[in-house]
Amino acid sequence: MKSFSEANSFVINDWQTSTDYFVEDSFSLFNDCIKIVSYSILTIQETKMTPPILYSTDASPPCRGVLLAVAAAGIKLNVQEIHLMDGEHRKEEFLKMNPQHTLPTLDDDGFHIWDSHAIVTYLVDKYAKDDSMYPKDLQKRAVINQRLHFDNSILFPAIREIAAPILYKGVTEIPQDRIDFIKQNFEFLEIFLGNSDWMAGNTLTLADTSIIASVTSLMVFVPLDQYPKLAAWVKRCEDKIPGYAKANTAGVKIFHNLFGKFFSKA
Ligand SMILES: N[C@@H](CCC(=O)N[C@@H](CS)C(=O)NCC(=O)O)C(=O)O
Repeated sequence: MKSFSEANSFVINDWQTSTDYFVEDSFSLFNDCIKIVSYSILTIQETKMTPPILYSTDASPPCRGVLLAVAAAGIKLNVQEIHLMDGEHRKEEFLKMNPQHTLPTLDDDGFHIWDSHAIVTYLVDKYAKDDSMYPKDLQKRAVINQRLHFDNSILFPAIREIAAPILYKGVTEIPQDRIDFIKQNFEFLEIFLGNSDWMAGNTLTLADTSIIASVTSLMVFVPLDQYPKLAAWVKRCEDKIPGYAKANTAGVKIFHNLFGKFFSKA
């Protein structure tokens, strides 16, 4: 074709003939084919992309917080169970990913991040089909962040400070001030809920998926009879969060089996 067009202005002559139209059509068809083939290759590559790996253990409230968030947001993860009691989280390979040796830990194609709250915000920003679980609107996001920090700095430590001495130090009694601390913070959650259905307003967000994992664990120590809004919200989460049972129920059961005998009626 190149030598034809170098010799003449058109394909076979210096003037345009029907051959030029045929050749032009074939070229445009050829270009379309190339586009379709490259699009298909890209699509195949995208669907073949391996999902991020979540190192997790079911009994852990923060791990369940991630499982609930990804279930609700429709994000696929490859979940790998790590056995804390066997020390798998302290092995060299794991410490290379997360020197703090905590679960959950995420590996997204070699990018490593830990802390459940950092993980869920990253995953939803990167992979969710829309921003409903973690809106881009700055004020909505700020309220969700406040709830996530509350979960991280208040609710999770409330669990850890009771659970760790029982698991690792053979403690058999829960100090009353730890129970009072849970009650005081259940009161705050009642206030956060106010007249809303969800923890950060009228739609389900990451505030709910993280906090529900902690509250359903803390309920082992303090019942919800005195907290009607919180109790109704727990029921709402169970009924309305997509994939709730798989992501939370089994883990809560393990947690209850470990700590249920310390349940407080006080
Ligand atoms: N704030 C962290 C807490 C993570 C955490 O302490 N996880 C516990 C399990 S529930 C853990 O990995 N403990 C083992 C260790 O610290 O070595 C989060 O939200 O991910």
